[in-house]
Amino acid sequence: MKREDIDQLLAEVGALDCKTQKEVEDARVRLLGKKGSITALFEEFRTVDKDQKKEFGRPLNELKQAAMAKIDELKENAADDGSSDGPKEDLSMPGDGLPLGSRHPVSIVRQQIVDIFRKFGYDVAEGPEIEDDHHVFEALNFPPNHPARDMQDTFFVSAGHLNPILLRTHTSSVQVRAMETMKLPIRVICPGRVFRNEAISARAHCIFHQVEGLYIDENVTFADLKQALLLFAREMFGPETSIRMRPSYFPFTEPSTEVDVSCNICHGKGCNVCKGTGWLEILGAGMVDPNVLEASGIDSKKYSGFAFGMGLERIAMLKWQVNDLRHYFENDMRFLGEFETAPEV
Ligand code: 2NL
Repeated sequence: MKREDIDQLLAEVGALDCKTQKEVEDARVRLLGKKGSITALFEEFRTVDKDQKKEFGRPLNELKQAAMAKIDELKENAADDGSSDGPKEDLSMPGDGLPLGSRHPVSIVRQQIVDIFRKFGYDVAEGPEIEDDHHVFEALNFPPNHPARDMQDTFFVSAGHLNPILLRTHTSSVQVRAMETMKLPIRVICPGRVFRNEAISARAHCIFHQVEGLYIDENVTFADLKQALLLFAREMFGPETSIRMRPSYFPFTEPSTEVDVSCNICHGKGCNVCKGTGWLEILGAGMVDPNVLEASGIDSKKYSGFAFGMGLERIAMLKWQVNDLRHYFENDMRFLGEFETAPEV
């Protein structure tokens, strides 16, 4: 081992100059790598006589320290030419958000209505969309020749026998199933999709959504119906809301009524949403016809009840002034994005 070899490498380290990260890495390998020149001197040092170790050990270690410090310094200053493997991005930056959808307006009003009646103590029930004549018409006091039972109004899956299979035209069928199976008293709310054979226009569609409600107990009166609907209207449309009832007719209720809420846009003054009347029709209701109770095995001498039904597309139209039913089914992103956005996850 010669002292000059150490001094020469020390001079080389001192003069070392690198422009890029790749040059720094090459210099490191040349000097300190497995086959590097400094590493080779350390190999040679192992064979040096014991009494000479002192002479070479110290400068050799100083050479190594100097080389490592120089390499670190060069690494720090060299231009990033993409040859280093580490990430160049700032990993502490927040990520790109995922594009989130939003809830459909019909789903928003359904959830609001269901939440209100759940608070009043109603259970939520769902049932089949493909039903039989018994649950959709027969048990609801529709006379045999009622026009709703006609192919003009109802989609039949199979006809021509005693109890045809069809697409339900209202969710009352779910309430009939509730009357057949649930223990009295019954408080139930039935949201769901219904089907009617109608030409599609701005005001009508062959598929739409309903929420129906049913309450059966001893001594249920029309006053109970009125109060339940008033409380519902105030929860749904605001505490200032009032309701009015107009006489109506349904085969399954007697007496029957159509219910309006005060227009919360003009507060009764009259505007184009309420067409100058100050009132908006939101639902139909009535006292369950005794024939309907008896058809499901409920004693109409002991029990009475009320029922109501509303169309969700219609309620959402009033709430957001949607002017054409067809928007609900077209899934145009510009329409769907107009309502409540989904919460951040
Ligand atoms: C409307 C009116 C209504 C009912 C639905 C009903 C159900 C049973 C018994 C009696 Cl099981 N009635 N439902 C009652 C009155 C009106 O719906 O305009 N719906 C969109």
